Amino acid sequence: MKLNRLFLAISLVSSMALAQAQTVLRVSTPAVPDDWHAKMWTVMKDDLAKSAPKQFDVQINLNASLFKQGAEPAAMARGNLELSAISAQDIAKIVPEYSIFTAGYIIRDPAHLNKVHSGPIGAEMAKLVSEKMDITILAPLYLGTRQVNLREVKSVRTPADLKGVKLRMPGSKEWLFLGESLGATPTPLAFGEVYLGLKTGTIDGQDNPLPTVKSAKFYEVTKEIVMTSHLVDGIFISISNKAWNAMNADQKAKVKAAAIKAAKYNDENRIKDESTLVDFFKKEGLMVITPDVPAFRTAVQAAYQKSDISQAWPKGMLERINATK
Ligand code: KDO
Repeated sequence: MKLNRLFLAISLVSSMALAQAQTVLRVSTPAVPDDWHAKMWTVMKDDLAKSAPKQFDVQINLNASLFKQGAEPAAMARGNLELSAISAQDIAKIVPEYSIFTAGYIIRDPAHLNKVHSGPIGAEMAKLVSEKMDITILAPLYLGTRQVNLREVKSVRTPADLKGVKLRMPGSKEWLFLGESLGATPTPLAFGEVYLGLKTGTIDGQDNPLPTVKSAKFYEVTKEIVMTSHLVDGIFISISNKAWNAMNADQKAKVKAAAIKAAKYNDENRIKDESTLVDFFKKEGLMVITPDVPAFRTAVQAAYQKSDISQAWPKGMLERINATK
């Protein structure tokens, strides 16, 4: 009997030690559970459970329940968060060079996005991010191609048709400039408040990729989608340098491989969704129109050329991105 108790105590202590030895990796994202870039964190967690059993405790927090949208990089730098998918716009607040990825009509499609970020340009820019933000980018992610989504049908053809439209954008200089360059009146609002804003009419519209319009249910409270395709949007699975530097080479390789696997899962599903969702929205009664995209492209590119935002772009970078095939 006594011996039994002793065994029990020993196994309890050893399982506690094992639990303590696990590295906690907290994830925070504003993504809603039904979204591919929310589900991908489970792919990463499951992959790590297989490749590095009992080494990592990945804790997934969706819906901005741990940190509010945009607060993740600061939380990571403070050591309060290990993992997130960081937007180019949030990076640009601290690394202005990165704002080149926030500009409309530069990245051509998901394959171009991946090529740019997985090659020498991505490596150079990621080095800046690590130095200035204490964050390591693990994998680029395709968030989707952003479209304008309106409460009322306005049959938008050109930027002039968006004049006076209160277009919700996430709240930072780069986002607001993008909205302005489209011809609209940009209105900052956190992602979690957009559905209600559309429902009550405090905003006239929002911009997001089609898979997000579906997963966040914006189609329930809007009537038109204007296929401007103004931003092929990338976000970046990133880890705090504090957590990264504490890992050995084998762990680093496994964490990176798991991030790449999660990104691939997200990208494949998102690209598939983008090819079928127009029909879904039409069936839901929305008007989906293709505007004069060259008119939008010309206006947006001219706005960036004249802006102080493009002054921060590294010399020759635009040409190098354009030349990436
Ligand atoms: C949004 O707020 O519109 C946005 O699409 C911006 C992205 O950078 C990203 O933060 C995303 O929201 C969230 O992950 C929710 O999908």
